[in-house]
Parts: sequence; structure tokens; C-alpha cells
Amino acid sequence: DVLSKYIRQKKPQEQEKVEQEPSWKDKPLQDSLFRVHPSVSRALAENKPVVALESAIITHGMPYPHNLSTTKDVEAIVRAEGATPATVAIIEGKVHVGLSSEELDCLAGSKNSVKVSRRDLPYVVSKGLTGGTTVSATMIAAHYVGIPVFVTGGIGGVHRSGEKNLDISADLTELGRTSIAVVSAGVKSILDIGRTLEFLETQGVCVASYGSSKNFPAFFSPQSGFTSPYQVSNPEEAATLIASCLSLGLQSGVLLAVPIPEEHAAAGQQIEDAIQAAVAQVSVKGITGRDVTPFILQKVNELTKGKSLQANIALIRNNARVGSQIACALSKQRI
Ligand code: PSU
Ligand code: MN
Repeated sequence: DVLSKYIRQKKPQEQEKVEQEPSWKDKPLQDSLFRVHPSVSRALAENKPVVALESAIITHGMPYPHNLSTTKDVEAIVRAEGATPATVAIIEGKVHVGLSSEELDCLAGSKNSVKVSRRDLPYVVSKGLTGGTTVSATMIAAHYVGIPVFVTGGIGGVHRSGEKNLDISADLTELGRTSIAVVSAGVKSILDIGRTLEFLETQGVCVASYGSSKNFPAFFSPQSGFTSPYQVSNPEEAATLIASCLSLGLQSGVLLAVPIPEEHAAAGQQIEDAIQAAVAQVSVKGITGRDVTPFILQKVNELTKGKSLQANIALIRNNARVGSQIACALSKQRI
């Protein structure tokens, strides 16, 4: 059809253009605000697969010491799959891509770290502060150094009542403006999943479920009652989708939604009830802004006696495995 002809005609030119563009290697990283870990810069220079990871989950998403053990587990899974992990965080005002084991310990134990989204970056950098990066800020840093795949647990979305209070996560607008693939277990039912998918459509984000079903997953449960516009079945298909997004030069992201493995979804209904209770407390307690998501996560964990945390850990590990396989497939396609 017309579009595929257009793309076919454009392709050689586009490829030339991509090659001429300065790559991450040409950016003055040393004297910038970025600190790229040597293992990450080496992998990128050699076109080896790299997987970006966020750190708001360490500082604000999970209690100590589960935050630390999960992060280390996730990094080990990425390495076992043959990719290099690149956890992003702000440490004393520098944007770190790839953390040492000591830096991870420090971040996991820190009590005064900031939850850093796009809007927070200038401030924390200017003040030399330390913080965990959300999906939006992690996407910015990972994309800046040339990492095309980023694994997380769940992304932010349109909060319930979002149509009234406009509480819409900056993760969604970031997906609309930054070309990186985010691998997540979908969107939590603490959020308005239908409106989140509508908003992603408006932002031009290509959303695909990963696996054997088009169901859009709801984090703790493999089904949200909504379907994804698209579905990819394996790492190669996912990688081709990401490569196509990059080749088109769309400058928007891809959201790959990986359902929680069935064996870890057992507590789904109990967690759902806890979510209802936690969401009700948000307005009673007058919690607003960036505190809403961490409050609900903590409350749900308390109400489910740790079951939600266990499910959270299981799905992140699964996402790390899948995301790393996708990163490996993508790096093969790029050679
Ligand atoms: N969902 C989780 N755990 C988390 C988050 C979301 O299950 O830790 C974090 C992520 O870092 C995400 C951020 O990017 O919360 C979204 O926050 P907000 O809703 O304030 O935009
Ligand atoms: Mn918000």
C-alpha cells in the first residue's frame, strides 16, 4: 500500500541519516552531567545489548531491604540473559547510568532521596541532590546515552478521577516524546486503565502485549479487561517492532506489556480489594501529587501482609528476563 511504499522509498535515506547523526559516543559525556558506568559504555561501544532500569522503585517503590535484594536480583537476571544492566539514578547531582554495587547499597538505604521525574531533573541536578528516577526520568537518561530497551515493573498512568484532578503520570507524556521501548507488566489497577490507554493513543505510543494474548495486563493480574492494540509473541517480534519505531524516527516510545506469570497472580483478588481500600484513603488523608503512588504501594503491601510485594518482585524478575531477551534480539538485528 501507499504507506509501505513510502517507508520502502524512505528507508535507505533514513539509514544514511541515522549513520551520520552523532551517536552517544560523540556526545561530550565526560564534562556533562552524566556519569556512564564503564561496563555500560563498553557494551554500547561494542553494540552489545544493554537494559536500562529505573531507581524510583528502589527509593520509593519498595521497602528496605527488599528494594536492594530485588535490584541486585534483577541486575543478575539481565546479566544471565547476556545483557548489561544500566540502573539510572541521580547521585549528588549527576545523572548516573549504571551503578556500582556500593552505589546501589547507598541508594537503597538512603532516607532523603527525591523521587525524580522529568520536571524534577533540573532542580535535583542544580542542588546536587540524590534521587531515584521514575520511568520518565529514566527514559530521558537511557535514551540520551543510546539505550533502546528499558525494563520496569509498572508505569504510572492516569489516576482514578484523573479526568477531574488531571493527575496523569509524566511517564505517559514521556512515552509520547522519547523513543525508547519500556517493558512493563502493564498498568496497576490503582489507576484508570481505560483512560491510560486512551491517553497513550493520543500521545502516539505504540502499545503491544507480549506473549500469547492481546489482553492488556494489570500488573498484579494478567488481565485488565482491556485489550492492547497490538501483540508480539517473542523477543524477535518485539525487537523488530522497536527497530521499526527507531527507523521511522518517530521520537515516541513503545510500551511492551508483559503479563505477570500465572503462578504469581494467585493473590490478584485480595490485592484488588486492598487497592480499593488504599485508593479510598488517598483522598481522606489528603495525599496528592508525587506522594500518591508511593502511598498506595505501601498501603497495599501492608493490607495484603506483603503479598503484593511478593507479586511485584516476581513480575519484575519476569520483565527483566523478557526485556533482556528483547534487548539481545534487537542488538543482533542492528548488526
Ligand atoms: N508503579 C509501581 N512501582 C513504582 C512506580 C510505579 O508499581 O515504583 C513508580 C515508577 O517509578 C513510576 C512512578 O514511573 O512510580 C510513577 O509515579 P507517578 O504516578 O507519580 O507519576
Ligand atoms: Mn501524579
